[in-house]
Amino acid sequence: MKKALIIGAAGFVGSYLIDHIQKNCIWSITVTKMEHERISQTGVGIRDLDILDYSQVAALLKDVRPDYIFHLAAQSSVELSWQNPGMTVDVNIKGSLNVLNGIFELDYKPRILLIGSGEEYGRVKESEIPIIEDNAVRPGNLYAVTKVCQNMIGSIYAQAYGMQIMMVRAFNHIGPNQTPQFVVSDFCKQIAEIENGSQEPVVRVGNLGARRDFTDVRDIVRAYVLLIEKGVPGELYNVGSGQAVSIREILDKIIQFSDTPVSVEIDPAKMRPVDVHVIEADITKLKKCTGWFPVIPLETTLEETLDYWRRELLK
Ligand code: A2R
Repeated sequence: MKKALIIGAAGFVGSYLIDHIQKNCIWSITVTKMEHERISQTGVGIRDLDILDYSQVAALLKDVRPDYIFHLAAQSSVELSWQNPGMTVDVNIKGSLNVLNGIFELDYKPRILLIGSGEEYGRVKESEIPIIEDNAVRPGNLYAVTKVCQNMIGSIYAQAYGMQIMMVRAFNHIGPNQTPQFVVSDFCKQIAEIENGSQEPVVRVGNLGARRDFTDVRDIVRAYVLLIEKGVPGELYNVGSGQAVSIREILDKIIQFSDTPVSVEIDPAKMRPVDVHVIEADITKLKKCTGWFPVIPLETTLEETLDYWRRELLK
């Protein structure tokens, strides 16, 4: 039986990845979390791990000896990367390097998926849409810089040491259980709060003109599992829907799922210092390699995320 290790499994993506593997793969699963975090799923081995502590990383890898490693642990918020650049650099670059160095020390070569971001492409020109993997990267924020760096290190390690590392640039992923620091979750939470009377009927928004490529997190984790089995070491794959949608369209769709009248107000605090107008993935390479394509409609994800917040606010 193959052994999968998910590093940083207590976050948004981790719980969905655990569910997907449990339902679809005959693998044993070990997951890691930070000491302060909780993982409620059963049937998995749960270990505490701070990826900034190399000795912990090396010991865990030697003990678990995984065949497949999904490296999800990250400081994943663009907003927080402006507020705490040092921590973002530490976790996303030094932490990833610790993981790769620990794997390098093993006496066999597991397959590894490094998760980067569509944000890496940054200031994309209109003529470059949809974006292929070979496009120039012009990151527009510190989070994106750290993910470019992580993926470059992955590529170098794959080339130099023959490690079986696949790199991903994941575009915006959304779904129930995402923290409200991400736009879709933020809007759904606000609408649910307006519905239950705890917020005045005004949705506060940032840049509505930006266009992003949104995919349901359950489609995303399905792509990750396919890539860890079928991806070519040293290669980088976009994972997204291949379809950019404006933040305004997203907001309008969410508002339509509610009977409560709302108005929309720009909140300067929600405008990011540098924003990129349009990000849309070309997913041809991923499709060719794995046969994957997204199946969950955007409307379904938005409605389920709104319902999630309605339930959360009842607690
Ligand atoms: O920051 P926390 O306490 O929420 O913990 C996050 C964890 N993490 C760490 N794990 C081990 N050692 C560290 N030094 C460390 N610092 C942070 O990684 C969190 O539990 C997990 C990442 O989960 P999320 O922030 O919810 O990200 P998500 O949406 O699951 O994305 C997974 C990957 C990341 O590489 C993103 O950059 C990419 O997909 O889009």
